[in-house]
Amino acid sequence: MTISSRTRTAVTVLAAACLSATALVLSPGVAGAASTLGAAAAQSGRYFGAAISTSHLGESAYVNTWAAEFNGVTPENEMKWDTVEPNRNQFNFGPGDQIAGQGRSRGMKIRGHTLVWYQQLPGWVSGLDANNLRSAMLNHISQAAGHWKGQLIAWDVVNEAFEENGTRRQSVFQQKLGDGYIEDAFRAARTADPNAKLCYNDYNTDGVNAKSTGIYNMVRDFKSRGVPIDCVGFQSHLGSNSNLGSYQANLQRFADLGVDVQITELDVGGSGSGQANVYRQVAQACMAVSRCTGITVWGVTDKYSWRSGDTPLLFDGNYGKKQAYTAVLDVLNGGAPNPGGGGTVRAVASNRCLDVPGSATAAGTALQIWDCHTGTNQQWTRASTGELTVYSGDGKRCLDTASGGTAAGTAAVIASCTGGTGQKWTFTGSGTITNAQSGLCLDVTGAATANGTKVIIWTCNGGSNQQWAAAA
Ligand code: 9MR
Repeated sequence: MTISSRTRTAVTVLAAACLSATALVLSPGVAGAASTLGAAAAQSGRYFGAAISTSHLGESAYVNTWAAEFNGVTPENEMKWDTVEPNRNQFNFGPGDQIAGQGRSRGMKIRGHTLVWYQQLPGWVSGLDANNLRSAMLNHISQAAGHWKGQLIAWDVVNEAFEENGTRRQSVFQQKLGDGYIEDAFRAARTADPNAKLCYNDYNTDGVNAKSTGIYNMVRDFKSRGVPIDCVGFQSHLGSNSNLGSYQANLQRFADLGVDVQITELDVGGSGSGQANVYRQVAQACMAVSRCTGITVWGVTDKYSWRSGDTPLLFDGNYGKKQAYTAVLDVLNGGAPNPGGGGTVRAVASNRCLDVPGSATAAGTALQIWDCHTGTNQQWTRASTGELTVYSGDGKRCLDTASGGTAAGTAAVIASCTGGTGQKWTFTGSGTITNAQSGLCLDVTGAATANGTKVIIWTCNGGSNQQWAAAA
């Protein structure tokens, strides 16, 4: 990893002032790093979208945040059957048009959601006999997908048609039409809008499990028989404790069937570093799967989330960027978090905060500062204020270096934070650089620093020992 000369200059300037600093404001130090989610995702040809509701389009902060940060949109409810065709053959495209129009005028990628779903289904549909239900479904697809033909990158053609155990959900469609309704729907959608990617979309498919395997088997069957399916949507309604151990492998096994994968309704209940960590893992998984073409979060602000009590989105109720926001942005910017609080490991003479032996990390190596998380792979990141906060998870503290910056297994000297203004690290012993989730980590054991203590990461001032630095 290299850093730009601009960054290096900034670090040098800061280094001169480091001993009088009380708090260093940390900011991205990667040359060319994008400052919005959409722009960051676009660097790898992906989109980063948000579900949008017409109810809030009159609120300027809502619209401005959406427009500034995202390059994709999904109407949260406006293209669903109960809105689009509330009575048989009476179509109401207005709300969906409103969102599609705004998205289009901003050059956004628009996802259609959803053509066939057992919820938000008007009552008249459920009362139909099998023949009428089939023709009503095909007509609905033809009219809706036909209306937005050419405007959408993708349609969730069928939504949530599987049970948790991997069998077909016993919806009205299933009960009256049998398994075949799903492929009938995909064929009708292809006819109506040949250029939209046709997706199957579901939740609790966030790893290799019975449900995702049921869907996997259907997609494999569809591909083998030429049923037109192009992608699978993973809703990803998650929590801070979600186990994403097989999340990426699951995306990859679908991609290997020859379909795109998309994260379609991402939200993560929780807050702080726990929430940020799950967001980070999802973003990293998508970035690691070449056929993962984009991520959509299920709303802009916690204020209007369908799970408002869970504060699951990237912007808080006042449109402030959350820790999770920075985590995602960093991943989108590099496939791994950028060195937001990082700088350069350099030789220093004294006043070190965190001292790395000369052989541990080469001078000039760029660093990435991470969150510290519970669990075995704790990491640091900058707090939203730009400072770092000591976080105590299972009693360990750590500072994470950039992937490739320092070899795993390298011994490092670790110091504790003494507190007060201009806090410094003092030696407590040695630690070992270990593999973290996406990088390398300096683990600190012991309880030398209280949870919540602000830690200043100092710039360095040359000499034979190296020191961590914060870039401006
Ligand atoms: O966010 C949507 C909420 O406003 C609706 O009331 C709800 C109706 O069931 O649907 C929500 O969106 C769902 C999406 O369409 C499909 N996956 C689950 C989402 C959350 O329930």
